[in-house]
This record gives sequence, C-alpha cells and structure tokens, in this order.
Amino acid sequence: MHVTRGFKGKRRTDATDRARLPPGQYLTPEFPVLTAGPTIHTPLDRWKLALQNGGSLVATWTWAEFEALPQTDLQTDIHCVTQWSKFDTRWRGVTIDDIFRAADLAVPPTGYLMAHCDGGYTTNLLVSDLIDGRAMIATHYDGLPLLPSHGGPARLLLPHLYFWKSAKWVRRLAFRDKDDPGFWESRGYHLRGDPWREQRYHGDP
Ligand SMILES: Nc1nc2c(c(=O)[nH]1)N[C@H]1C(S)=C(S)[C@@H](COP(=O)(O)O)O[C@H]1N2
Ligand SMILES: [Mo]
Repeated sequence: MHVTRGFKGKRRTDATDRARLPPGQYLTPEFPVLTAGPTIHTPLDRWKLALQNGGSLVATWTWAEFEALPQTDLQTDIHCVTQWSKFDTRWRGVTIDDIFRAADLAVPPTGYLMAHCDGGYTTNLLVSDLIDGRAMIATHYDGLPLLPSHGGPARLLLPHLYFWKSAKWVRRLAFRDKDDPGFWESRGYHLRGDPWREQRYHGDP
C-alpha cells in the first residue's frame, strides 16, 4: 500500500515514487486530457464494439451486451509520453482476455491488431500486449462512468505502455497480418512504446 500521511510516511513514499516512475517521467496528481482533435460524444444506443479479422467480422457487442461481460477492477499507474505519470488510477472494464473469450477466440488469428476509434484515431498493438490481464476496455474511472473527455463511454487501457496506446472512444479491434503504424506511430512515435525502455520515438531501441 501507498503511505502518503505524516513526515516519515512522506519520505518513504518519495523513495517509492521514484522507483515507480519510468525514466524521464514526472508525477502529477492531475489527470490531464490529451486528444488530437475534438472530444467525441457517442450515444450508448448507437455504440457497438466490433472485433474483426481482416475484412470479416468476428463478433460485435451492443452496449448492453458489453456491460453483461465479466467486469474487472484494476488499479494501476499510467505514463504519458509527454512525461506525466499518474499513480494508482482506478478503472473498471472488460479485459481483452474476456472479450476474446466471449468471441470464442481460443487462439488469436494473428499477432497484431489495430484499434479504431470514433473520430478516426488509431493505434497499432501487439496481441501479446493485450492478453494475460495486461489490457482492458475500460468503462469506469474512479467508480464513475468514464467521462467523454477521457474516452467515455469506453476506451482501451494498456497501462504498461505509454498512454497514447490507450485509445479513447474505441469501437473496433481489427486483427492484422503485420504491425502497421497507427495515428501517432505514423507521425514519429515508437511502434510499441514501453515507458520502462523509454520507447518514445521511432528509432528508439
Ligand atoms: N481516440 C483517441 N484516443 C487517444 C488520444 C486521441 O487523441 N484520440 N490521445 C492519446 C494520448 S496521446 C494520450 S496521452 C491519452 C490521454 O488520455 P486522457 O485524455 O484520458 O488523459 O489518450 C490517448 N488516446
Ligand atoms: Mo500522450
């Protein structure tokens, strides 16, 4: 647990904080909003999540169907490539494992996937970065429905990669044969974006 009260507790927390911060990051209590373009407002009765393989549809969920999938709570640190990190953010949603399970996908058909969002944002992902409890589609933050500014009604959450990978207003996950770059990745950012390896820009190791 994280101790934030009292002088001794504060000093101990500071040392712990540094160890929890990836290289080049600073800690903020704020929750900045970063969007390339306007905030999207999608009514729930028009919301659907689609899982695709190439051109073909594997599965879709309406909002009601999606809400009926197993729900998982996750408390985690998040790290933006613009150098802010935020500790102990609390999310609720459906893990990608449970989404694949609901689609009867015992074995993912490829190793790559593109996330597509309302508004046109995309990000490329390795399937291995999405499974085994690493990622979810989050619908709640801090016990409340996710605000539109933070990607509500539903966003991807892969906290172990830089936050640009956590696509807001996600609507479609599409398996692909190769790791084609998404929105930021085709504008000079790293294809994977591991904050602990400081994979910020194209060409970083
Ligand atoms: N659809 C969409 N998702 C997005 C973005 C975006 O512009 N559009 N920005 C990304 C970036 S760069 C970051 S740092 C986070 C910011 O999430 P937040 O606004 O909830 O902090 O969302 C990511 N997901
Ligand atoms: Mo970002």
